[in-house]
Amino acid sequence: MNTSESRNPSIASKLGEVDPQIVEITAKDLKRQQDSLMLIPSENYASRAVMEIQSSILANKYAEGYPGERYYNGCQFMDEVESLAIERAKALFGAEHINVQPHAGSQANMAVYHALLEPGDTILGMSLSQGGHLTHGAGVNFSGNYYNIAMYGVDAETERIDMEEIARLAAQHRPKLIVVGATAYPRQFDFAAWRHVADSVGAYLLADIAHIAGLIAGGAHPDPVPYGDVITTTTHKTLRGPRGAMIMCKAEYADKIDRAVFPGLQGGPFLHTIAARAVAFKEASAPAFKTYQAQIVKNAKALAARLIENDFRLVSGGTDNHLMLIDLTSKYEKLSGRQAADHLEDAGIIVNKNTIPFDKRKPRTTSGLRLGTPMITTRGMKEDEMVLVADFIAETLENRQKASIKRQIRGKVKELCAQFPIYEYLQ
Ligand code: DSN
Repeated sequence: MNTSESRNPSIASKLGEVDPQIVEITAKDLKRQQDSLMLIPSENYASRAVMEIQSSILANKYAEGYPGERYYNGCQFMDEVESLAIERAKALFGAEHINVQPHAGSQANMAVYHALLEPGDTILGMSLSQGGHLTHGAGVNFSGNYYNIAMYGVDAETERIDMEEIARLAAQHRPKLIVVGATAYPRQFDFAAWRHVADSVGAYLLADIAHIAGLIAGGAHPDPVPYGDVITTTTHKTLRGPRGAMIMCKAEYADKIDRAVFPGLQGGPFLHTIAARAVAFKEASAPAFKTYQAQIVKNAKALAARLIENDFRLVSGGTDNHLMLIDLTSKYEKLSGRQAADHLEDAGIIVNKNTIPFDKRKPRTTSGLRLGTPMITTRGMKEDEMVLVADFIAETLENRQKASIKRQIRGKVKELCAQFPIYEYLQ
């Protein structure tokens, strides 16, 4: 692949003239994305259609407000774009009300808290070190600073969420809002059980489905919409859209949520990415999306099974969704997640270090690796390739001090990746 082939044709011709330097850097990352096994579970390859609309003239317009009630003139087509995105998201998820304006997942969660809580109110959320997200109450995040936080984690024995313990914590702390959702939890959520706990203490239930939104839309994970008062998600993970987020809620919270997003926290919406979300929702409503999401899960199970055959211990013993956590201590007591991720990068395998439940190491070091299958599934890999991927991981870590072996594996990774090109215009 050369530089001109590797440019997005919708932008490259002019950009190449104006800024060859930035084109060159982008081309290098495109090559990296093509030649590497990208296993970070929160990432994905957005479709070419999604990328094209993101670099369109829709980026030129201010449209503060909502369809039909803008603070700027000239918004009639912005209204059409945003209404279409909302309509398609509603058809996909079946929610009563949807706000597609949050710029990112953190802003979406912030808007929910701003809409439903007062500073100092209690939130029950999953601890970051056990699989939660920064915005679920981490001390270093606004959520941990402005709200009173009670934390849940997983059971020490099963490494799964124990709903009896959640009910006990809810009764003890009487939260005003409970967050169900995670960034590093390999099992499914029983949203009906969470609703039951929320009702038992009169709490709002927020389901943060950022990681699993695609699985839910594709029928590969239970649906939170009948149970959550509010549901937040990003649009760029398993959902395979552009970077961004949205909030779904029951009709009774619609005004509060909308006012919290704008004018509460944000100004002008990014209509070019809202249009790209609309495109992604259309893609996600096609039958092929169901097959794709089912394959993500099948691939994760196949990868997990082969890692176990290679003597790695996985947190909770496996996976039911798109991701898994390797507990490195079970095989290499002295190898941290940070070191292991760097060794794997030498071999062209991109994963991220992650704490495991009850980790003795710090978040910057960790004893675990978090791996997911959305990206390698997007490029067409199936169960047979998962066996190869797991073996590459095992071989790399076993030979981590041998640069020549890591180079050989790098070559094999590149060959495998060459069989699964990431974008059709690169072929
Ligand atoms: N940063 C994301 C992740 O990697 O899981 C969550 O927002």
